[in-house]
Amino acid sequence: MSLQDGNSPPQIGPCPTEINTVPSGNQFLLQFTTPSCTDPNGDQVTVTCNPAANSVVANIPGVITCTCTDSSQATDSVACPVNQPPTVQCPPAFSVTAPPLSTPTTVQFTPPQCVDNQQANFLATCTPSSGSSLNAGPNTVECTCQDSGGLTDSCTFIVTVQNGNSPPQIGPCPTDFSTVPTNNQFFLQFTTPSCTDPNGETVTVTCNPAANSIVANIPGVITCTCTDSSQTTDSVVCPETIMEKNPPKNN
Ligand SMILES: [Ca+2]
Ligand SMILES: [Ca+2]
Ligand SMILES: [Ca+2]
Repeated sequence: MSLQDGNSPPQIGPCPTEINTVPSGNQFLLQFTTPSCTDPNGDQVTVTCNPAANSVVANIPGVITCTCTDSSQATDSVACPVNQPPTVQCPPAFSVTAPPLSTPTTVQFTPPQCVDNQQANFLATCTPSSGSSLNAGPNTVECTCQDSGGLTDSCTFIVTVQNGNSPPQIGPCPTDFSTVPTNNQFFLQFTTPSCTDPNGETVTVTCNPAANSIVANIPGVITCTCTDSSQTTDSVVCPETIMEKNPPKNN
């Protein structure tokens, strides 16, 4: 056996310092520099990586394995870990009810967890953050995870702030009651009370009996009710005594 018959295996170089995973549709383009390789006894060498540089893959591999083969079929390999992006899943949409007339209001939530194959789980950074003052209505919160390699994932969820309702406030009883006799009945005349709503809802006021209605008998009381668009009510009961101050007109 002579010295030149002995083959020395090739020696593959280190892993690439940077492996980029470029999103390409639903897949990823792998960008990296294939490691170098030398052969101590001068054999020709070929280096192949699995997956190969510049290939498009459905899923980012955890490891890229590169193998150098010399012309005597001796090999050397290196396994190169690939950083994978973190993943984050946002909580479902939720609503909070602010106290009446106090929006924007402070809203607390727990940021979602970032799950990453290369490092311990960590919390996402959300904008606006928990504890922010949110306006009434739907607010979109975006949460982003960035791993130590700069890869990111993000998600959004909706926080809806509802204004607490304040009941409407009906005004005082009318002072202009009059009852006009008409064909054995009475035409009831008065000004329907006003009504306001502290939180600005649309209000409707109804009276029983209604103003300008014709009644068989003069009622003992007239009850007026104000209803806001949240269906909360305020009522005023206007007693007979008010009508007695305004006795029926004969003409
Ligand atoms: Ca060799
Ligand atoms: Ca990672
Ligand atoms: Ca209201």
